[in-house]
Amino acid sequence: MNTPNSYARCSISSRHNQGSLFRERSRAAGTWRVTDPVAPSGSERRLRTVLFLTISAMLVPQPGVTLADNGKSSSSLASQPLGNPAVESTSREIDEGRGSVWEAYVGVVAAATCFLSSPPEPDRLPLPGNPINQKVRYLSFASGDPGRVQAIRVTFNDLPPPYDTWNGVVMWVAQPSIFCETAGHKTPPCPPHPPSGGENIGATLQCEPHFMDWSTLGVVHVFHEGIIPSATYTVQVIDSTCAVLESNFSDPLIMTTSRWGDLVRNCVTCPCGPPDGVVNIPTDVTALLDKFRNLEPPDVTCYAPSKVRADLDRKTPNQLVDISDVTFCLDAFRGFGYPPAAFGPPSPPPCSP
Ligand SMILES: [Ca+2]
Ligand SMILES: [Ca+2]
Repeated sequence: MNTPNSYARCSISSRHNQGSLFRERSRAAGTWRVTDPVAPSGSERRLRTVLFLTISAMLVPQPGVTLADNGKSSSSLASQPLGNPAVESTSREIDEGRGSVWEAYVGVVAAATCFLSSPPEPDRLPLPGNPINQKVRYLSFASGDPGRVQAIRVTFNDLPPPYDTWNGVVMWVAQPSIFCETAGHKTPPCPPHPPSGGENIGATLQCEPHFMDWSTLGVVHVFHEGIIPSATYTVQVIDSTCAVLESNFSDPLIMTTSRWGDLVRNCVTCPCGPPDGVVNIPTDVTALLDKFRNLEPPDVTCYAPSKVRADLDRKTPNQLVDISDVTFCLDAFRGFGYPPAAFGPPSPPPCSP
């Protein structure tokens, strides 16, 4: 076993057949111990409990390495591909008489050549000056280098109260999927919807990286409870060949969201202009109402703004534009701030180490 690479990011989790789940995370390879406080110990555990242990490491995604049980456990171990021949691991159970303790080693046996990723590109409007197509509740960007397997990290930089407790949280863009552009229609098959064609690519955020070739997707619209109005985020890409070192991430794309209820400047231009810091009835509320009604020229001057510009409601936006989105825009015009009382207080900051 070679000297472990101290820069690998690893995680270990386990559950037994009675539903308990425990999990540990770290930024370093090496030896770890985790304790399941619920699982019984010794012979009692062996009689009625089966434990499953999973180890994963950040250097992913080619199959090759499996979990090895070299301990004295009589439990079943789930043999799990680690995803990269550069990663190795062993594990064993230690019976300490109280609870169930697992010890695991995760190391890196070969240094990979790190491909430095290109930074994400923000979604822009086809208007003079190509302004950024800023949203209230979404971060929209294109990312990825052709043919590369990469993951996208979002850092919560500056969120206003009461979401300021989330500042510093780091999450990753999850598996993307298609959602429809028509206001009241979410899942495919999607009705045709000019001028965009009817389908969008969306993704939420999760605590672990999702590696894939993002370069073929075009713009991805990211939504989450933590993507809120008047906030700032950093988006960066890392290639699967790289250890999770700050120097291995792409240059940052700094993204901001518009103020609560601020969809557009106006819809005199087509498409409707970017948010202008003001919420008004003839502009923002009317644009949202037009989107809710799926209005098209010649009934209106421009196509209504896209769904991701208009989707304000729910606590995690729901990829639908209905009357509740219109109502929230009206509330924003009337001076009500974010979050609305209907959303309740923020969830605890996710992905805590
Ligand atoms: Ca506005
Ligand atoms: Ca909505």
